[in-house]
Amino acid sequence: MNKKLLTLCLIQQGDKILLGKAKRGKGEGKWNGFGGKVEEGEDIEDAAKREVLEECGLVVSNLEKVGVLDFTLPEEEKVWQVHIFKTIDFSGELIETDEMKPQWFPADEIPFDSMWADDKYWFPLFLRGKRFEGRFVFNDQHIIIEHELREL
Ligand code: 6OG
Repeated sequence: MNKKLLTLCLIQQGDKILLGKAKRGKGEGKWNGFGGKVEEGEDIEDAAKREVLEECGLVVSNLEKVGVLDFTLPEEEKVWQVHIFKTIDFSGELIETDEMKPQWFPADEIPFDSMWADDKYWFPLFLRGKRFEGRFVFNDQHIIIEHELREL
């Protein structure tokens, strides 16, 4: 398959969402959910749980699949397919790691200006409990030049 599989997990507690500010990688400096690359042969949901643990110390369970988004980035040869999960079940101690600085945000104070540009489009669906799929094409300034988004 000519796609790179990634995960993104959004942890919710009441009306708050846990985001992390990325300390490295392509999204450095941006707030995002927790996630990363699915390893060869790894189950996607297992990868999502593993990445949350690695990036903020929490053990998550009962993940609900909420969306799949395809991203085309100019300098990447493969399309990035990001599988988005939501959960309200977590345990463990929330920690800052060398990858992410975590912080809870009220649902009406999501810092869209410091997030990937696609988040503005799909986060409102996520917050309303909807499922969705879509695709976004970015230019080299990380601006969206084309997109499709569909509620499921
Ligand atoms: P790196 O370690 O490669 O990040 N991710 C994206 N999330 C959003 N909201 N929009 C995008 O638009 C994204 N591209 C990647 C997937 C990997 C993490 O970032 C997510 C992984 O959780 C292009 O910097």
